[in-house]
Amino acid sequence: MLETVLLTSVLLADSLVPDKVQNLDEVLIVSYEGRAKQRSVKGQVASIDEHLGELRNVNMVRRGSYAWEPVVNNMQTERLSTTIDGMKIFYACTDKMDPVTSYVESGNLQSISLNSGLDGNPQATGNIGGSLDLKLRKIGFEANPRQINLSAGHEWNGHLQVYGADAAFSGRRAYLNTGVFSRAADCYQEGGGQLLNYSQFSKVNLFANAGVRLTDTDVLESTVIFDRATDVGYPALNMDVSKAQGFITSLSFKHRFSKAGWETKAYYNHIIHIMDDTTRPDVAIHMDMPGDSRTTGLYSLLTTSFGDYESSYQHDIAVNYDLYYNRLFADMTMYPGGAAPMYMVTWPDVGTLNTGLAVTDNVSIDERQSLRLSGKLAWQQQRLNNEEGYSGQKVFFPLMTDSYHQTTGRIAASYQFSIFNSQFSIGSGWGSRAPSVTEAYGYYLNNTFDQYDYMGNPHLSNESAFELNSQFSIQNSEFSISVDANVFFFKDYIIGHLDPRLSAMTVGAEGVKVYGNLDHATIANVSLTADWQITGNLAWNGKFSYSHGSDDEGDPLPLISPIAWRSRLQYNYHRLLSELEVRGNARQKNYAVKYGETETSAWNIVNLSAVYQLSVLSIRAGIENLFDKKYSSYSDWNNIPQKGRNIFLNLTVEL
Ligand SMILES: [Cu+2]
Repeated sequence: MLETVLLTSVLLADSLVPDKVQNLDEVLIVSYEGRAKQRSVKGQVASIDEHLGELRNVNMVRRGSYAWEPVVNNMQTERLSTTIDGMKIFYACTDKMDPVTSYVESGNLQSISLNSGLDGNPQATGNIGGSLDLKLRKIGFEANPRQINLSAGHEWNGHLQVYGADAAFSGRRAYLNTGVFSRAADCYQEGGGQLLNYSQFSKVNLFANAGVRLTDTDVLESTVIFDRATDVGYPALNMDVSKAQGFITSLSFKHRFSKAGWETKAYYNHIIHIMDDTTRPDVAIHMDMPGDSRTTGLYSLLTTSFGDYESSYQHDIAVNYDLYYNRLFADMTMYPGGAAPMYMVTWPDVGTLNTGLAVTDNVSIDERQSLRLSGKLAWQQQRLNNEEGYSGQKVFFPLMTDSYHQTTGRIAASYQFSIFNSQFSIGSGWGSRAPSVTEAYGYYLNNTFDQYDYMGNPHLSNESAFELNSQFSIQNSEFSISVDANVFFFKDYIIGHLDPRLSAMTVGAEGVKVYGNLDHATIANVSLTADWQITGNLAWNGKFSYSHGSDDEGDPLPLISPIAWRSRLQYNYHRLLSELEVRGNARQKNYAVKYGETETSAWNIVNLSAVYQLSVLSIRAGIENLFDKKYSSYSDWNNIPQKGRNIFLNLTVEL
């Protein structure tokens, strides 16, 4: 909770959105002028993926050492909303090689905020599992006039090299943040010393964020991010990426009324994704598989609060209107040796126009009780603009048309009560999502997880879920403990079903699955976290979680975390902070045989790290996977092994 406070004080300078309205379940500070504790032991040099993995409800699906896919409450991208400063961005890879989070760098961000479950941030649409908003770094007006950060990092396993430089300038009328980052690695060694082929990557990121104060009450702000990854290997897949490029831009106008704030932002982003299998040996049929995603959008957010100053009664209200248009296209050309090339459209240039209205009310009833209500109604239309793709799919679905529309919504309520040293909250929500482009219109997309080719189904119903959640925490000066639980009851859960009448297109595929709705499914999560300040210098933090997922026949859903734990002992002495961490998973007993999942064994690893602050220089060093254990977690795609022993050294200078 402390971190939420820190974030507010950073953003108050230029944000018109009261932080209270956002009801952040968790905020991870990536940077805060060097003063906030950064939860990742690697500091700013850590990748976004490593930062995300620190959040309580988040796991990462790994297909290589780059561009991991965040999973919230055991739900993947389709059931989440990921936005960057409220902007919608859609990935351009039919194989999910490029989650939205891969197009930004740690150095671009102020923080990452997570809203768990159906109570999403105002711009979130279709979030059932949760919504992530990546908040860009903004120094704001009248802050530190000049600030320069330089960072360099090296990891011995895989020779990862990270270099970054960013500068911030702030005045009464204008501010600017700008920076450049690069990150590159060779293939890494798994535990035991074996090299994992195709685990290399390199990327470059440039960004600028600027604001101009037009009048005392009007502010204009703009963002530009250019991110390009090249030569990215995906050891868990059959193909690599020669180029994944993101161009993200926005212009926003903020006006402050006497008792309200109003922000309107227009944005555009373009993602280009080029897959490549030419570096792989023994490829039976070479394939070219490019993807392209363009999104234009806007949102307009009005926030206000009113109440009774005598008592603590207060309403914090946010009303958000948003609109976006996304075009998604992917195709595939196969080159069977000697024969003529074969061409297929895999995403038929789908244009999605989506518009929604969200309302949030945070009610402080008195000093002990608060109530939070949120809801959103969204409408979307989709058109299949590519004739070849449309007619290809129509062969399988003769009744389909080239245009569809869906209405989705969500509503959530929660009540918090605090007494003495304890806090209690209980909440409930309902929400629905439209099928993703892959689920509705994907054409022969090979899934290496279960070795099936997947066909989209344009006749899918919207998926919906009813959520219940509760939290209880108790703390005194030395000890705190918190229990979190949530359960999602799904209706029309979308997942692939085997269609024995169809035969696979991809060499080596087992068959074809078509997306369909399960009558019902359930996902439940419980976690327990504890903090103990043992002495003035010594602290302990522990976390334990259990999850459950089952389909309509009581069989396990895929990619549900087994029992997981983490224990950290921290010793703080003058300018040195050192940490011993043990983390692990139990054996994945309830793996989804039915959905092609294989069992994952139990594992434990030990990490050591230390941070030393020497005036403007921070030195971070550590050893990950100290005992060079060979292991993979349940969310490592095709059980690709994790990194073996790894020594890192990161230097950051803040001037
Ligand atoms: Cu791809």
